[in-house]
Amino acid sequence: MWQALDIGTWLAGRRSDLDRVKGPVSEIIGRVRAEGDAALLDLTKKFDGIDLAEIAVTEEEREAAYDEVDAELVASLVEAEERISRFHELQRGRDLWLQEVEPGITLGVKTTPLSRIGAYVPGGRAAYPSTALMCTIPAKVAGVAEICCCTPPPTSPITLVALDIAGIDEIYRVGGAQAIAAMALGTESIPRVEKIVGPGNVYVTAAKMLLRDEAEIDFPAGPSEIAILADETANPTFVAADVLAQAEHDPNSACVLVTTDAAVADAVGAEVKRMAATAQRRDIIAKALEHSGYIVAADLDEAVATVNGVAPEHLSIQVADPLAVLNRIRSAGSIFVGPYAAVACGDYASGTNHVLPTAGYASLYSGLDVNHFCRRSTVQVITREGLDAIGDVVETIADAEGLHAHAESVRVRRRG
Ligand code: HSO
Ligand code: ZN
Repeated sequence: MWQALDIGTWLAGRRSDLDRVKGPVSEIIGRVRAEGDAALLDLTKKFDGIDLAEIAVTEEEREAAYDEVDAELVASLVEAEERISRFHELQRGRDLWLQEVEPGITLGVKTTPLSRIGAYVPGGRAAYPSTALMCTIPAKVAGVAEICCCTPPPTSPITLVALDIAGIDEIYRVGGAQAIAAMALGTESIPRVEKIVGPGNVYVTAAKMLLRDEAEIDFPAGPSEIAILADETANPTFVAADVLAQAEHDPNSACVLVTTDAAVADAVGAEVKRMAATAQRRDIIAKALEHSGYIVAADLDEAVATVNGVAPEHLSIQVADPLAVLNRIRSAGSIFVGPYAAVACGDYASGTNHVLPTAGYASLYSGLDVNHFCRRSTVQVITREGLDAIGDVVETIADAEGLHAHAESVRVRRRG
């Protein structure tokens, strides 16, 4: 259950599930495309066992949800919302910047929020109010005008309260691949969106990948993972606590300890075993630990290279000089530096986003942030003086490419 790992085999195993479900997911997408709401109602009955009277959640339901949620939880969600908003506000660049790069040539970038996005918030047996906040707040901060949210029935009052705190009022009780299809293609009840974000099970992730021509997606976000980079100074109990916190997410979650010290691997293994025995979600943890374990690296260089190869969703750095190591990390969704930066802080309340690429996709994609919800247009303002400064270069290259109308479009202006 806590074993030496081969990274190549381990990574390959993280992605294999998606291909397995592409067939059934394509069928679901086809039905939503052909039948719209009727397919959503039928698939919800089939997969969630629920006869939906109404797909959209009403304002009264959102308000009534507060009666079912503990006041301390509401207060904590409000505080989390403030901290998440504060960090995402810091990511906002200028809506428009322009700079004169030489006389008569002014260049810049105009940033425009997307018009309408869809957030998928997992639900069903569990409620993830934190994910409701993480998916929607960056879109709000970016200035997206229309944000809709799909979450599977039975809709959790806690999720509804979190969405209300985030200022979201367009919520649909539909989950799984059918929810992603509805948002990407549009149905009678759910107008289509430009981009879909949010984590989900393997069906949700497969649907996002299959619908990439219809709507932009964030990235594949599957079962949670952590890599911990530890040297002989690491506290094995802290490391084991982070392992358990990740393992309790899902039987397919995975944890990898990369250490320069074999004794640390043993000590963490012993702590994991001890703490897992009494953990409330020990059955899920035990399954996740089957694909978790450690790698002993010869030195810090090798350890850093291994971590970059894993490209983990979460990386915890538990070494003597963690900031020096931070500089050398190239691929990781979210990085937690030092013994007190528990990953759970980023999951809930420090302010960073917990919607992150998994299964090695952190080498290709960045986690959810304000930029995901913006388009950028370059801008140029060129005067007659500026045109004269670059005109010869443009004309020469255009003529060389045989694109004489390009050259002429500049010449005609300079002649006048
Ligand atoms: N660790 C998960 C997020 C989460 N944790 C939600 C607790 N609730 C993926 O980053
Ligand atoms: Zn978590």
